[in-house]
Formats: sequence, structure tokens, C-alpha cells
Amino acid sequence: MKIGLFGLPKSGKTTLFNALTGSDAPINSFSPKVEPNISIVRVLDQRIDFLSQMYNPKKTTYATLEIVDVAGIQGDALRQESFSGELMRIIRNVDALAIVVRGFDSDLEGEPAIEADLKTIEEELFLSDMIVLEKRLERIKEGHKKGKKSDLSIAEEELIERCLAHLNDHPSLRDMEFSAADLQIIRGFQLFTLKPALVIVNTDESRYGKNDAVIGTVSQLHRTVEFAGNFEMELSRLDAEEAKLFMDDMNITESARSRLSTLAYEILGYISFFTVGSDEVRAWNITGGATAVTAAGAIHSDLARGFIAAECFSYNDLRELGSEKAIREQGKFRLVGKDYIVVDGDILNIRFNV
Ligand SMILES: Nc1nc2c(ncn2[C@@H]2O[C@H](COP(=O)(O)OP(=O)(O)O)[C@@H](O)[C@H]2O)c(=O)[nH]1
Ligand SMILES: [Mg+2]
Repeated sequence: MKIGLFGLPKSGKTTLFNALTGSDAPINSFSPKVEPNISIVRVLDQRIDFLSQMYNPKKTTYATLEIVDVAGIQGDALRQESFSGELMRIIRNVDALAIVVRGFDSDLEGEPAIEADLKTIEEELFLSDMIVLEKRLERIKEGHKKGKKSDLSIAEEELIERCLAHLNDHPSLRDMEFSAADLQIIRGFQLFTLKPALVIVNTDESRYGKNDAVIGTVSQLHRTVEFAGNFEMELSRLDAEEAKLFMDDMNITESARSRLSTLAYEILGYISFFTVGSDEVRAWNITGGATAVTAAGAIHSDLARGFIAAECFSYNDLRELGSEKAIREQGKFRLVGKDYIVVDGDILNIRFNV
């Protein structure tokens, strides 16, 4: 799961990157080159902690989150330079966008302008999608002129024209309806306005918790979360106990990383299932609504190919009843087929034969 921090220069993206990943990337750094900060972090999950204690495995593997922060160009550079093609290319590959907006006073820009900044960013994403679609359409049409025509290229042409028409009077493609075939084509374009997105209002200690009105407005468009970026960055450098004291002080109940991962799962529609044993306790991500055979495939393609059945019980039952033995005795241990829809917190053991 890859999340890209995206926002205007000096909105605190790198500060947040450090807060979320415990990294030490330079703040306020300008670089003529687009150098992404990339870090892979554990998705904190108390369920894995519990399972690891219970099974005492050789190895415990958490789900991971890859966070990408792109150092843009100097703050006073022209707007189109801040969103250079290279930056856009890096960000285009992420699974979800975390749009960062400045919610603190800045020496240069003054008071926060959360809604206006968000609008600027949305316009940028919109324009970038328009350009991608137009370029692609141009290429297809050229190909057609040269006689390079296929069912796929005809379908693409038709779909792109429909998208561009939609964008004529809509701010994004999010509210457009797509068939399964459309989606298959359009996925390859990695369009920004189709990517799951959340908004991070990056505020400071004095404003934290006082942005409810603007967050309410922004929430109508995107899932929104408020972080006190600088403060959270300092927190990430403390040990857990110290951090807890400061968090209580600010009324922060959960670390920034934990809140971001929860939201990311939500906007991506992901759920977790677990595999357990003396070798390894491990968390896996799949899309909600996925079947047991898809879950098996997430572990290894052989498990999907040779799928026979899955042994299944739920984390909550295990937590409540205390052991696998009790689960069996209470009739909570099930054998499910390939069409079983996996539920968040399922513990699976795939039986397979290849
Ligand atoms: N007051 C305050 N300043 C912040 C916060 N987050 C970032 N800044 C400041 O904003 C400036 C730009 O931060 P940086 O993380 O480099 O922004 P980026 O350009 O979006 O990566 C730096 O001077 C930071 O110290 C915050 O939460 N509160
Ligand atoms: Mg930066």
C-alpha cells in the first residue's frame, strides 16, 4: 500500500513524512532535482501484537505502508514548476493520495487558507488528468490514421472521449460511471482524480482541535484528518511513554501513523486477514469483499491455484475464547470454500494441493 503526500510547497509534507515514518529528512530543503523521500513503515495493529504473544512465532510480520514525499521546487517558484512533470510521475504511481494543506501561519503566506489551497491542488490534479487523457487520445488517433486500429484502441478512444466530455462540466471523474471493461482500461492511466484521496490538515499546536468548521466543509469531499505536524514529528522522536504524556496533553489519542493507516485502509477499501503458526504470525491486506481464494492468492499464487478449502476463525472469537481449542469446542472453527467472503480479522489457514 503506497501513499503519496501531495500538496503545495511548504505545507509541511516533509515534516509529516518525518512524523509518520520516524525519519529525519531535511525540512525546508529545496532541490533543483525532484528527490522523493520514501519510507516503508509497519501498520501498527494490536491484533498482531496479541497474536504474536499467543503463538510465539519465529517471525512476526506486520502489514506495511509505503509513504512517499516528493521534495518540490523552491517555494516562490512558478506554480507550474512546483508541480513538475517528474513530481507528477512519481506521485502518479501511488495507491492513494494524502493531500496536505497548510493549517499553520507561514512567514511568507500568512494565515492558513485551507479551502483555497485545497482548490488549487484539486485544479492541479484535474489539469494533470486532462493532459494525460488528451495526450493519450492524440496518440490513439495518430495510430488510427496509420491503420493501427484494434478493438482495444477503439474502446480506449471512445472511453477517453467520454471522460473528457465529463470533465468539461465536472471537477473530477469520481462521479462518472464506469463499466467493468472501462475500469480495466482506465486503471492503466493512473488518473489522479480517480485515486482514493484523503486530506491532512497540517496545523500547529495553537490551532490544533480548533479547525472543526473547515474540516467539516472539507470532509464533504474527502475523508479528512487533522495533524499537528511539527508536534507529531517531535513525538515520533520520543519513546512511547514520553510520547504518551505529550499526546494526553494535546488530547491526541492515537499516533499520526496509526490514524493515517486507518484512514488509508478505509479509503482504499482494504481489510486485514491473518495467518498464524509457530513459524510466522502475519497480517495481509485484501480489498473488502474479496473471496477466500483471492486471499489465498495474496499469500502465494500456488495457494490460489491449488486451493481446496480454508480453515477459518475470527480474531475476535480467539480473543474472547482464549485458544484455538476453545474455538473448536464452541463450534467457531469453520472450513470455508473458495467463494467465502473474507471478513476483516479472519484468521485463515489455506489447504491446497499443487
Ligand atoms: N507551525 C508549524 N510549522 C510547520 C508545521 N509543519 C511544517 N511547518 C513548517 O513549515 C515549513 C515547511 O515545512 P516542510 O515540511 O519542509 O514543507 P514541504 O515543503 O511541504 O515539505 C518548515 O519551516 C516547517 O517547520 C506545523 O505543523 N506547524
Ligand atoms: Mg518537502
